[in-house]
Amino acid sequence: LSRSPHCHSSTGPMDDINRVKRVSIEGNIAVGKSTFAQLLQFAGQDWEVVPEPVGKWQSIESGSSQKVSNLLDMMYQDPQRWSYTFQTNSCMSRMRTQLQPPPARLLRAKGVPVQVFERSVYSDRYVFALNMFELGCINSTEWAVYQDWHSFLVEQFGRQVELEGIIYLRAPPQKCMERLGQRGRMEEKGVQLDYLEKLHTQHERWLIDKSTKLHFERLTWVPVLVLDASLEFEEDPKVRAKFITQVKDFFS
Ligand code: DGT
Repeated sequence: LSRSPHCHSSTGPMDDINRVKRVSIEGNIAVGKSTFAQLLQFAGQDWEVVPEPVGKWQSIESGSSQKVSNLLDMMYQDPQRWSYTFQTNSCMSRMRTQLQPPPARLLRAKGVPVQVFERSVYSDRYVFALNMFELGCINSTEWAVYQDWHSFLVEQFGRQVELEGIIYLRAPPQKCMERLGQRGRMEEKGVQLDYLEKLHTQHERWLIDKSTKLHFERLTWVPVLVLDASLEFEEDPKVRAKFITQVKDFFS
């Protein structure tokens, strides 16, 4: 699991960091990523979950006026105007998250320590930004600019933002729609099934059909664990136990 080509000693601090596997949880809106991530957190001391910073997108402090903008809401209200801005912000926060060093607790773990992210800089590009481009909410100039800085940053950070695995929580868009309705997040009240179907298709192309054209060759080889998230894993302890076993086997 060596991340650094310059690192040969088996006892140095870099080796400790390199021991940590980095994994992202991917899946449609409201499929249950956060719930699943919490499950993982409780299932083993060797796992650390780094949540998606949705809260930050909902309260952006702008300038000296102390005005707080809800960029998530702005993006849903006027996607043509705000999608590009949203993707710069979401990708930046995902980049920061993926660059966070693992906590000391993980480095001391006896088993295989795993750092789990909710989504990644890769779903930012190959699910959301691509979808917004295909919908015409990001124009071709914005898309070219996005891809240019995204490729540049990911290549610059290199191994630091690479993933060793992806957990794909897969569920029919209709199921996600039901869960989205149940949680009632204010900004999402206008979200239609059609939008979830499009995002589902993007996930499928990337993670199942492998037909998304990826800029990063290394990403093509990242192993994907597919879990049937149409099952009620929040309610059913048997499903939970099965998922945990699958995940543990996947990383062992
Ligand atoms: P979960 O735990 O599976 O229910 O996940 P959520 O729904 O809490 O979190 P998530 O990742 O699906 O996203 C929160 C909201 O932000 C949701 O309305 C979708 C939106 N969102 C997340 N990432 C992006 C993005 O990169 N682009 C756009 N346009 N929207 C995004």
